[in-house]
Amino acid sequence: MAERFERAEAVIVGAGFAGLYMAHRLHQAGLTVRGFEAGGDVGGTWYWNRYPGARCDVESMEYSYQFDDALQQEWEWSERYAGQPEILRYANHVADRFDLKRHFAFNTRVTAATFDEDANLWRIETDAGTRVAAHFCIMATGCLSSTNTPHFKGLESFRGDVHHTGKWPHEGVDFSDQRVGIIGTGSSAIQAIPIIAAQARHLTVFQRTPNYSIPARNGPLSPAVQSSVKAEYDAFRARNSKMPGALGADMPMRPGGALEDDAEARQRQYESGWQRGGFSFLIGYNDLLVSRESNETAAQFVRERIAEVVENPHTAALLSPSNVIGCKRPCLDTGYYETFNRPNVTLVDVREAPIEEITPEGVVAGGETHAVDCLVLATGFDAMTGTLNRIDIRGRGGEALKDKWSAGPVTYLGLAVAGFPNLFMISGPGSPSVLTNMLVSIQQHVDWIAACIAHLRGHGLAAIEATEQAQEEWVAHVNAIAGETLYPTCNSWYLGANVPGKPRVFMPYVGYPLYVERCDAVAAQGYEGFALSN
Ligand code: NA7
Repeated sequence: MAERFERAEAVIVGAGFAGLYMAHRLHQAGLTVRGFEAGGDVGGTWYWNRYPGARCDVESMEYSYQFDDALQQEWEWSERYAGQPEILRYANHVADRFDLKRHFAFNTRVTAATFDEDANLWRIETDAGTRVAAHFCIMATGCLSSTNTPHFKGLESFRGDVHHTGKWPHEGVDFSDQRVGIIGTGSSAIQAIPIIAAQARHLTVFQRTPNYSIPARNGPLSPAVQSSVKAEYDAFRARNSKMPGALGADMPMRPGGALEDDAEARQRQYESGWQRGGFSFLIGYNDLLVSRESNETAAQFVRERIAEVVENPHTAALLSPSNVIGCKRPCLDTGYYETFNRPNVTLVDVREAPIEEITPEGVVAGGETHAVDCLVLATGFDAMTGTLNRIDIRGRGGEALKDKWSAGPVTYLGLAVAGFPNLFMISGPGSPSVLTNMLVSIQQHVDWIAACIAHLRGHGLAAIEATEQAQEEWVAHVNAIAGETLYPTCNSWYLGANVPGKPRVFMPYVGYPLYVERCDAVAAQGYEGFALSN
């Protein structure tokens, strides 16, 4: 069997921001790298999510690589928050600048990765029939890369086009003169709805759970802001890396909790965050995700803004969330609530009366048919574990990762899994990942993995593997920290609660700075919690 496999020292799965930088680091270190990417080009989530209005919710001066000063000095962002096309151009710029595309085969999906214990090699197979055996296998598969399409009875009978926001046609979609239905009101929908509404004849929004949305206040990025950050980019990055989400250090923050201010001062603080726009609203006090009472003051502020903006009181009430704000990832918008004042937009509550079926004509909910010509599914992702579980990953003794994770993902540091030697995950479950600026977390993981591989090679070691005990302790620690917050109080995709049947486990690690300290300490202590062997 062995001779049918080509050889490389490392295989990287995915050519998003994680895979690209990993390929750069390993190539620089002198390893032969083979990369595979299911998409037709680089960019990962930004390659697929081309829906109207797709935009990053982290400010563009922060949402970029920091490993190369010349790169961060030369690249010019045009807006405060970069749109999908600009981020994709940036990914391509980086790939071309460091000549990274040569490491990847595109339009090639990895189907299986099997650890061959006798040879101490990972055997990787793809849907193109490629087979590569490699010492290291690195999963740079992204956190939001497998779309979630709920099972709607009759969906295949619908006579119009159906598009998922996470797999949007490259040529775009023309909604003019169409009656459009959109299912879901998460970040993707909240970005897309104002733009689709402006184009379509009619837009019907099917909402199961309302979300809090904060104005992004997006606009052109002034050259003055850009050059002041660039003048001290390293210090700017260092300040952000001390923040729980690795972002937003320069946003205006009060030193304490929300209830330490009186009602007037609190109102002023929320108002200034609201006017500034973006996540600053939610990090204005340090206890909004810990104290329910504090949280409610922020939630109430947003509900009052919704009631001010939305003219129809019934629609305003339907759009007003009751859960903890920030428990689901908060959305940033441009004109979202205002869109519901348009005469061509209808909000349908599918909480009380769920979608029963989809017919050739449209969507049936509450016994009523809502006729549409075209359907948009903004129904999110099988986040964090979905893509890994779709690959047949087998470790020692042929154990399947998806069996090991049947009750929820278990990892050590979100980087490795016991029983799966020399397999690394970038921004895996159990790491801060989606609770942070992803570009910062990605870089931290890639740097850690590159240093670990250099350590193994430098010491003539053949394998590194997380111990079951370290993994058990880590999983307990991740859960304990999440349990001290309000995150587990709602049905978010952080918990897998958006996918029917998915185990309810809080997947990301809360708190970037402590996490980094821990990763550094593990490495400094000779990879504590890992078994190293030759
Ligand atoms: P999200 O945030 O998971 O949103 C998905 C939406 O789809 C959400 O409103 C769901 O309602 C809704 N949904 C899912 N299944 C159904 C069914 N069966 N019926 C009705 N409505 C449904 O995904 P996004 O793509 O918007 O955003 C994902 C992340 O990307 C975001 O957090 C940013 O980090 C970027 P629910 O709330 O589950 O009731």
